[in-house]
Amino acid sequence: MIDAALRDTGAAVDRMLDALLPPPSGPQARLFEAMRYAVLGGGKRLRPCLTVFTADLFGVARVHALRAGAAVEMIHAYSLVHDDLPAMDDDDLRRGQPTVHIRFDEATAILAGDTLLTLAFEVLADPQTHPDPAVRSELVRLLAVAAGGQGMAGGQMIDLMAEQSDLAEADIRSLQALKTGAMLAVSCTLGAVLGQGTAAERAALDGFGRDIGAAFQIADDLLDVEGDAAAMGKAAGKDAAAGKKTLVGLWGVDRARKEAYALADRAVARLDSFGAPAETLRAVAQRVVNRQN
Ligand code: GRG
Repeated sequence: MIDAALRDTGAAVDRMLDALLPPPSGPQARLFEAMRYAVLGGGKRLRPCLTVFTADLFGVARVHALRAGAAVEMIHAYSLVHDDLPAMDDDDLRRGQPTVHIRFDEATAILAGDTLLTLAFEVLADPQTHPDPAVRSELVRLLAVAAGGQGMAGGQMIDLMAEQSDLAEADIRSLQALKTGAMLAVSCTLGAVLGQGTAAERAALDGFGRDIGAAFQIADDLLDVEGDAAAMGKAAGKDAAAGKKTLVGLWGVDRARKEAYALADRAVARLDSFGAPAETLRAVAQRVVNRQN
């Protein structure tokens, strides 16, 4: 059931991304080609699906939810392109394909990431994403915070600096909350912003997103230890080799798995006030900890 919902919504997200990304023509064709390669070549589309499913709780028009979700996915894709660069994780494989700097070159990969980041905000600021300018400006503000120094980019900086040092559990949790959790949380809150939900509804969805973000990160780290590189489409065992600090490294596999399930349960409990219409989101929370890629 949930796999079908994720597949169908993911396909609608792909169609929206295809329409929003510039065609690979004109003097900048190489840049547009690299952007399309980075975004359209696979990926689970978890973040935009969360935006669509949370927007559904408020009866938001599908086109608005898909545009906001596509903007989140563009920022996610930019982060993966830059994370794979030699200056960061230096990865050759992503989503089962050569990474952007391998398929193109480093300068093109940097520019493709930069342009995906800016295109995301262009999409959110467009009246086609929502007729109310106050809603659009709140979408822009929240996504900027989640992607910036108090969110994903800040978490990445702390992570890079931590490779050579010991981190306590609380430090690992807070770096992961920034690096991974902020983008998953904003994927959920954008649905509530589009639907002009109450502050309490927004807070519940933010908490849900943060909990599944933490669970998602543990699942990602478990896959790095136990996963099959072919199923994941990227190298396994990289975290330990790079000296990355993870909760799986700290706790071991069994405790980490239990904690991930507990986080998913807590995420589900946060949706109580939404009743039956939140069933898809509850199933996503369970899927996040059961995933193989
Ligand atoms: C370069 C500013 C900047 C940030 C990079 C997201 C990130 C920060 C780095 C990616 C490294 C990584 C493996 C993070 C752990 C969690 C994560 C974001 C995994 C990838 O997300 P998925 O599994 O990927 O949703 P797909 O390919 O399915 O979209």
